Amino acid sequence: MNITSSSHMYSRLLLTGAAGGLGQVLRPRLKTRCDVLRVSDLSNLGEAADGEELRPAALQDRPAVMQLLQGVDAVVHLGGISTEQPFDDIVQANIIGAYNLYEAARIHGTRRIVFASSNHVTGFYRQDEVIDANQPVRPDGYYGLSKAFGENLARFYFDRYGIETVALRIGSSFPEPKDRRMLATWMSYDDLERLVVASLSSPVVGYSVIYGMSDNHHVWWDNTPAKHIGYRPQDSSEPFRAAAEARQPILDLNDPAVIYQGGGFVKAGPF
Ligand code: NAI
Ligand code: 15L
Repeated sequence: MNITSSSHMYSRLLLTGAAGGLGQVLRPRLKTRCDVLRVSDLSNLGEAADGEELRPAALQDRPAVMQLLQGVDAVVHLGGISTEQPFDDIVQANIIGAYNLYEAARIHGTRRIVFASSNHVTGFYRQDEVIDANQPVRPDGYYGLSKAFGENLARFYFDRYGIETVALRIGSSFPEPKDRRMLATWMSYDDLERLVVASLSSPVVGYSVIYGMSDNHHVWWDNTPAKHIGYRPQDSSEPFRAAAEARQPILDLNDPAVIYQGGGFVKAGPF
């Protein structure tokens, strides 16, 4: 990690989904950006480090989420279901959970939320198209629909109550691209941190949407409308190209997972 450190941006920052894949990556990194990092999840959060507060909570539990936001200046909201699942499960975590979070933020005067949306909000665009965040959503499943709801909810809470949100349409943030699709969608963990820090620290964001990807050679998303966020990716999927192509030497051009940006999500289910 090689990021210029700045003085603390927020007094108390809440990280939801702190026990998940990206939560575990961001937890120690965000601690350097605030006085107190409050971490929350359904799953085991381990021990509190210096300057951390542990607050286990289910996002669909409204009173618990109301308490969770007390005294919080800003939120990095990663919590929720992160793959295609039955609608009834997704509703609880991603739709009711997102409503509970924004409503609690309104009541407690939280200033800004960085919302982990997903590329699956636009997963039914084709891999031979380049889109930007001003184009209509085309969710590729119940998960993508729930993230589209989260984005609309965030826009409403900005228009109506002035709570700022940066919605991150994250591509694929893993240690390395797992397949050829991810050569376009991949975002390194260091770039993820850069994106989240830029979203927290950019002076005026209103309601903004930005795709979360590294500086990859072949891309489907144009982040020009989000230049004001000041995100400058420094990594690329290119060093992983040979390995990804060796793992997947043939692409079936009739496979919906190859035709559409959402990859395998476009054909997940029905459950
Ligand atoms: P993850 O599934 O590893 O972590 C999500 C966390 O949320 C888990 O620790 C889980 O226990 C928690 N959670 C689930 N339901 C909950 C509930 N009802 N109440 C409280 N906590 C709950 O996912 P990951 O990969 O860390 O992703 C983090 C966020 O970023 C998710 O919102 C995901 O949709 C989004 N995202 C991630 C991408 C990636 O490449 N990793 C790509 C696009 C979006
Ligand atoms: C997502 O939204 C998922 O949370 C993640 O697990 C990946 O599958 C990613 O999208 C992707 O599109 O690769």
